[in-house]
Amino acid sequence: MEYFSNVKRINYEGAKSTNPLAFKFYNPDEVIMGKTMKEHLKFSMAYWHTFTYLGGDQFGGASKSHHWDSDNKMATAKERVYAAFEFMEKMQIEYFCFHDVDIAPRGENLAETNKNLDEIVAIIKSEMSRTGIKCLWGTTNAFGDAKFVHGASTSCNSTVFAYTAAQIKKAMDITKELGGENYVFWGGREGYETLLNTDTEAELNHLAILLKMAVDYKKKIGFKGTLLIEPKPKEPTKHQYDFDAATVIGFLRKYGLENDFKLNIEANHATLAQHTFQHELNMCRINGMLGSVDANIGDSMLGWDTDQFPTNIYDTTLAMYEILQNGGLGSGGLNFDAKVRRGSIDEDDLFYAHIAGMDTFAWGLRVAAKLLEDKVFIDFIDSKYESWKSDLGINIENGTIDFEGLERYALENGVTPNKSGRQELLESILNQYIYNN
Ligand code: XLS
Ligand code: CA
Ligand code: CA
Repeated sequence: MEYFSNVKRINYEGAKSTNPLAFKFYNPDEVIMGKTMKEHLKFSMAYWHTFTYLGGDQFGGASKSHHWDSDNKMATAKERVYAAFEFMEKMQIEYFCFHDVDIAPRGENLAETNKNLDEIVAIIKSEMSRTGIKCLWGTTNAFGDAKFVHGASTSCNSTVFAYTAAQIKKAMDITKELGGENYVFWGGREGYETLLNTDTEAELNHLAILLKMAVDYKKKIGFKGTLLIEPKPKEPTKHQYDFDAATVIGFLRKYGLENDFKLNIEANHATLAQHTFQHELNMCRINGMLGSVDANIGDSMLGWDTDQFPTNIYDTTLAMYEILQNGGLGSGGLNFDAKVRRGSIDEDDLFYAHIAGMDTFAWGLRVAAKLLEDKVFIDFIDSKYESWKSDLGINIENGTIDFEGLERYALENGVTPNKSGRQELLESILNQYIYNN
């Protein structure tokens, strides 16, 4: 059965096209800096927002329906697979990401849930081999169910820790089975509301123990993908432990896990942490820990996770600027962890949303590549830091001068005048590259 019969395959038609169901900038096979656009961008569909979200918010339930949904949960899960693969094929999206609960319904108990998963995984596998579509990452939902009220691996209840581990074990098994290129840990309930009832030291130790077990299990089953941690500062808890990239990197180093994990950076989570998206990517890049990206956008006027489709060319340009400097994302990709608005109630809206996101990243890629080729900011930054190439700078960096030597230097030479940081000029050059590319 064809679920999106109104829409044919989305193709590249160029910037002048007025066809809303065509790419204006995403030209999958076009080569930029030695790689095709689709290799650079590795777009992925998020199973949850695109195929299970029905428009609900804190003030109201579903605002739309999917015509493959029925009262029979397993039948719905099966039809959802066919609808999802039809959608990805038509969108030319080559990857998907999923939580266990997105693909199969929870059963009465863990054994029944696992059986449901196995049944649906077999169907997904056959659709993957029919279409060539791949799994970017899998994860588990250890936050939605009531048992996670006090956390999952950070729960005060050790039986909840055990259940969390069992759920992750199964999600890692099926991610491996589907050839997933990564496995993600987002600590949905791993945080706290008040220190009046929380032992943060014990909770953080338990989180680290769980992650260490996941590393051991990965080795045991021969899972070749990358393990990723996704930071988020708040929501659902007031204070999430994996606050931002710097916090996660410090945590991994404290527990000796820094070589076993990379990070999955979500744009909206950067906004919630009051960082730019580029800042979070940069922190990962300079620490060799940039793994993958959840490509969305937040709303600067709202304090919560709106998960909108990315349509801001400045954000995507500067994100791709970091990603290119990182030499790409390796096993990672750009996952649209984004949902259409509550008022976007037609199924066609899913196509418009993904087209907008893919085109915005494609243009960002093009601009970022040109900025790097022309060394616009690189040359400026080099000259800004040129005093570090003097004998003084070299001695400081090599550790061959101490406080007394520096005092002698300062007494004899004083300070040379500073030069302008030229921020406004650089911002206007950035605009010029965005407009004229
Ligand atoms: C929620 C997170 C979540 C993770 C996967 O805010 O973005 O969707 O990406 O569990
Ligand atoms: Ca995310
Ligand atoms: Ca989010």
